[in-house]
Amino acid sequence: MTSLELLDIARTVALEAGELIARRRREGVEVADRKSSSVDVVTFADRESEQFIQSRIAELRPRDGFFGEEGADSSSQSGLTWIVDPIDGTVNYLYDIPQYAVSIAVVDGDTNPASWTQLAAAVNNPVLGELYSAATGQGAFLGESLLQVNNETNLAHALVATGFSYTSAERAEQAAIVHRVLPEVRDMRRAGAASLDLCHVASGRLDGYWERGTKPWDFAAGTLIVREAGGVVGGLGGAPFGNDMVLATNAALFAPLEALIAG
Ligand code: LIP
Repeated sequence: MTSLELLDIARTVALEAGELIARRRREGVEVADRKSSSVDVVTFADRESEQFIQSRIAELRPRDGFFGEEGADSSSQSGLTWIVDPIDGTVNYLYDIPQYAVSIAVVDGDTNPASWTQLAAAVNNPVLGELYSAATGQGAFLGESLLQVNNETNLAHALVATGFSYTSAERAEQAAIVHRVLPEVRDMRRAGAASLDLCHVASGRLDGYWERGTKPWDFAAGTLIVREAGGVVGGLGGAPFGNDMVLATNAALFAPLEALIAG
């Protein structure tokens, strides 16, 4: 199956799951459980969305693997694996802040960003009706519009975003990075969903985004969309992006922003 055919599946299922979570949002949202801390919640809609996406992928690609935030984890017989965040921005979803998304990516290989080959991705914000997508070598799109990252070269004029952990100790460390970065840039944003932050870098709504501690389901789709929009994504000190660090921006700002973050 070509990457464009895989892209079609990612876009179709992201739209369907988007409708489901938007409907559940209108009906009222209930917390099902807490995960890494008392503020790291999972709602019944997160679980329902993941089950829905897994069943659709099993229908359309029965031999592929599946890896979801809410625990769905099946190994691959085909070599391909779908990496899914059924609701990215769950706290926004809980507070009815229209900044959450269904994030779906398919890779050749496993869930390790250092060894996987990204093939296709879709990120759907159902409230704004914004579907971001990309396939390797095919460009990145918002709807049918081709995306290109900004060409800002002056860090002092860069609008950047980041995110924070669900655990207080990690937030203290992340705050120290913000303390270093904020005086050196135009301004910062904290929107609450890594997949959408990455898509906003791809679409030029941001000049850069970084976050420490996110998981493959948070960044597997958005990082391909940034790269296909001409952006650069990496970790610190030449490392590939991953749980330690995801830094996404354009080629000119990567090194100065990395230096600030690394301190
Ligand atoms: C969220 C990420 C966000 C991060 C939050 C959380 P979730 O994912 O998208 O960037 O700052 O702490 O991890 O939990 O809403 O799927």
